[in-house]
Amino acid sequence: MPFFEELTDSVIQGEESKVRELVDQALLNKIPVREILNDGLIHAMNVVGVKFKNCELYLPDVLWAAQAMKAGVEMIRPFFKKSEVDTLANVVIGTVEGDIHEIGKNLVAMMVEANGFDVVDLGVDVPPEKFVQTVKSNGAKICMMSALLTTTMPAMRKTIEALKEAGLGGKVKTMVGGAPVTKQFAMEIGADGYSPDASGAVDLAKKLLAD
Ligand code: B1M
Repeated sequence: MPFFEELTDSVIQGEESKVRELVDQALLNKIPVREILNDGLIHAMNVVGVKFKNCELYLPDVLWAAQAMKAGVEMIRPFFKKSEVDTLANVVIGTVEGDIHEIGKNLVAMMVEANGFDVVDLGVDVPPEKFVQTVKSNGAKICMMSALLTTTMPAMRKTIEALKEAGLGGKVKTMVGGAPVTKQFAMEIGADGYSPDASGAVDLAKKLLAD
């Protein structure tokens, strides 16, 4: 079986040790980490999403697949380690309240950090007050929010409003992203920026900092 097909299959099957073995093999064979990430791990989770929607996979299957993907991401994380440049700015990131999806948010955090930002990752299910508190205590220049559920997208608006109410409106830029989030939605809720993916998030963060 071709390599990427095998890796995709192993993630879908939730075979964590097989995923580790294949990523290890890919690294030894000098396959670029971005290819391992995009064509293997992320692609596999997209397939899982479609199969889940079509009821070909159930929730526990999705959970196993997510764990297998996480194991693969952890192996390539050192290749995205922070570069030896000065810190560009402090940023805060989290998945918004009510939402426990973390894979996309973790990828954004990893890439932003690798590009010179100091990242405080608040994890998942983060209430607006927690974002506000951390932005304040860290003097963060950007507050990044991720949401994967249509039902948790309103929590982004709540968080942006809470930041404004706390007097942080002009001091911190807000960025949103996640599969159901669109540029239009970002504009509607008054976010400063939206990116559809992790590498776009890096460019956007740099742009927002320069504005
Ligand atoms: Co959930 N889930 N899930 N799930 N899950 C989705 C999101 C869903 C689309 C599946 C489906 O129906 N096809 C659906 C949402 C439907 C909707 O709202 N429209 C769904 C559902 C319904 C649910 C539950 C409600 C299921 C249930 O309980 N009945 C439940 C909700 C739990 C909760 O949050 N309260 C649930 C649970 C779970 C698991 C726990 C099993 C697991 C998460 C495990 C984990 O994260 N540790 C899970 C998973 C894995 C998925 C799918 C299959 C994959 C998500 C993922 O990790 N993708 C997902 C289907 C799908 O998205 N196609 C699905 C890979 C990841 C790399 O992509 O996160 O989109 P993504 O991130 C991308 C971009 O979006 C972007 O960059 C990333 C990389 O390029 N990005 C940003 C993300 N954040 C960003 C922030 C930015 C910028 C870019 O700036 C700040």
